Amino acid sequence: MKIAIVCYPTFGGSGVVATELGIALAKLNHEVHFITYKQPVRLNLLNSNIHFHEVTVPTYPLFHYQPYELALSSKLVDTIKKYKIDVLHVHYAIPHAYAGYMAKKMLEEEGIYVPMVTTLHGTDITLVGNHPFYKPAVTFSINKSDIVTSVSRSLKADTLRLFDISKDIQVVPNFIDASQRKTSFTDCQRDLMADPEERIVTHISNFRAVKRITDVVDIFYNIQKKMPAKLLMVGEGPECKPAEEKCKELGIKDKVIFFGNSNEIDKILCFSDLFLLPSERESFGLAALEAMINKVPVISTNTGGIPEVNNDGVSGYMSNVGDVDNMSENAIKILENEDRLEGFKENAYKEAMKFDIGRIIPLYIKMYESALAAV
Ligand code: GMT
Repeated sequence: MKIAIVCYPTFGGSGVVATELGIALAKLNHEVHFITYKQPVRLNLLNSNIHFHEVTVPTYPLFHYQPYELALSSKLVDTIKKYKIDVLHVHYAIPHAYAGYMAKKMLEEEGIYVPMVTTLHGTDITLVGNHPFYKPAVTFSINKSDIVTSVSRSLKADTLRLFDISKDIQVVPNFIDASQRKTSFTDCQRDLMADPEERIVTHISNFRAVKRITDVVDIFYNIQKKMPAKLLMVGEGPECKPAEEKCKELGIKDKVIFFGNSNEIDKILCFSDLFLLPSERESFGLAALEAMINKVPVISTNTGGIPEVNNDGVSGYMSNVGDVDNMSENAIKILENEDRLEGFKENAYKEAMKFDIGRIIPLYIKMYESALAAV
């Protein structure tokens, strides 16, 4: 099949999932075309099965806002025609499903029919998409998609609750490619990060308010009162600076390392003992899954789709949003005992394997085939 994938190319989970999906499809000999404004960060391999088409938006002084949707739908029309694309798969409803639908309609005028699969990822539904200014367009483009998927049962329920949806929504969870994980690092250079007796606690995100970065710092503050520990903060976003300030105020600046965005997630997780994800909302929690496949237990909230990923008392623990004391207690409980920590690490890996890519990719392929058959 020839599949066009539209996604955000940045460090967010939706772009990561779209990119890993494309790479996996290409390995299975499908021809994959990424269409977005920048080469996706996890896409470092272009070959005869993986193509990248950049969407550029010419600027014009008359426009206060440059029309990305227009440029994207035009690029979709051109690419779909040129490469004879069979299926269009858009990740994140805003504005991708909207632009995809426009492209589909333009192509229909020329007698070309391309089914569109829309995957809902989270904030496109729970945070941004249901704003009254966007809601009618988001509802419309979800309902006009040929197939709609959501990354968790929780996100499906949220979508049906928040929007007037006439389409069936299929749950296809996010996935992880265990074979690609370098779990066999013999030397992950842990000693560059911490002393042997120190526990390493990690947080990875885009540092938006929804991630409750202050809670990450507070939980770590409680941990380091009980045992020698370091906190690794990976990612960039608006909450980075305030978090650095808070670490200074609390006098823990020397115990916290801010990495910025990194392409070495596996390496960082390789020397991590615990992952913190105290989010306000999380449709799935791909970062938690990435931690777990690297044998890192997860202390998280119990919001959204996280309970579908982090098994409470097995791969880590869950608490109510904002319950820093409970999350701190649970973190300390796991970290203070070597045997318990080892048990949680092994369990985290086993739980993550439930989302192995080998189980999930066939679901997408089946979906593409049925969308194609219905054309
Ligand atoms: O978490 C973010 O802010 C980024 C966002 C994205 O679109 O990249 O992540 C969402 O999609 C991920 C991949 O499906 C999920 O793992 C995240 O849980 C989800 N984020 C939220 O729901 C807040």
